[in-house]
Amino acid sequence: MKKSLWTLLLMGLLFCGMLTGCGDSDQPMVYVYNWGDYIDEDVIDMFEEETGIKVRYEMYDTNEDMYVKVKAGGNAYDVLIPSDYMIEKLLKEDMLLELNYDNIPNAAQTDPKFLNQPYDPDNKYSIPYMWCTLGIIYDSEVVTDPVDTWEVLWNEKYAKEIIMLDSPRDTIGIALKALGYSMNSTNPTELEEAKVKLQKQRSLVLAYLVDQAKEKMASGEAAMAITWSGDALTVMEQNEKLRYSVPQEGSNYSIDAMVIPKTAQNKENAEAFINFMCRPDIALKNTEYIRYSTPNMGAYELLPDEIKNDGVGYPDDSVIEKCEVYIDPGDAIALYDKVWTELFAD
Ligand code: N2P
Repeated sequence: MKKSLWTLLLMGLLFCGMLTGCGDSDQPMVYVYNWGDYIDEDVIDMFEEETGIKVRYEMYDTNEDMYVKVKAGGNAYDVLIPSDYMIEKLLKEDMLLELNYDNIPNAAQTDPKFLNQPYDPDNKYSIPYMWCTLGIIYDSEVVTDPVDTWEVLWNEKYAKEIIMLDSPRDTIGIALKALGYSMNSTNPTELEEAKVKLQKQRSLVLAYLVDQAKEKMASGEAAMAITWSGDALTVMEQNEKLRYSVPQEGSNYSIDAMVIPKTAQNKENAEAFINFMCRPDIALKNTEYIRYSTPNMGAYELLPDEIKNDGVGYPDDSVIEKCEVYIDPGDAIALYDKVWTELFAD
């Protein structure tokens, strides 16, 4: 009897440990929630070794997935890395903590051209991690038409060889852009037109994916996929027939930045992690591994010229000038949700 009571007590302790996520309450922790395939995992080991802080690391596919989970509040994440417009939304909803820059001296490495953006005007809450464009990766031997317009995604010649992004802002944004509208439209008529356009495309689409599109393009299973420039560079290394294009109508340009949500339990550890990510040698390791573009001046200087000049990761200003940064649509997000639901309704 005595023994089974002890067993129960022990099991109870183990269970509580599982719930809190750390068996040893003295172990300093940082709980990071980031995009999939968006860090060199050696960096996590290096951070743990250098600081003694244990990293619990989870991944999401889209800003929207991340938002739903953080809003639900079940997990006390310490660091998130959302995109610009999502940071704007988190701020509007008072979900972020102000950063203490005394704990993040390496933030001074950030190139000023990525600072003071409308989503967080004084960078009180966010420090840029990576930036990218949105475009089309394509197999240059299969796609014989010029990939300089989004319209190529509606060409029946490529039926069942087109991969769209399983991300409402991006896929709806592309349809809006193809129609000549802003990717930030909140006009119900324009969004309805975008829906009809995407419905027409559905039978041509092989799949709506996020990170899994990379394997399909690398193995030649699809002719084209919507992708971000960093992922495009990763896959282009695996299949030399692949090229990347940002259509001439313009596209999305985005900055993903590190923030601390109000639910954080380990704010100083979060700042230590952010500071580590901004250290030039670490920022260099990450950018070289994930192939997204770095806003860190120290890391950029250390990059080899062939990366700086490949035209994909660091395109001419003329490409960026045609791009729009997403803006949080506020309540009009309901229009985007409606398009997305109706697109897959039948
Ligand atoms: C990484 C996704 C990065 C998101 N797989 C680009 N904003």
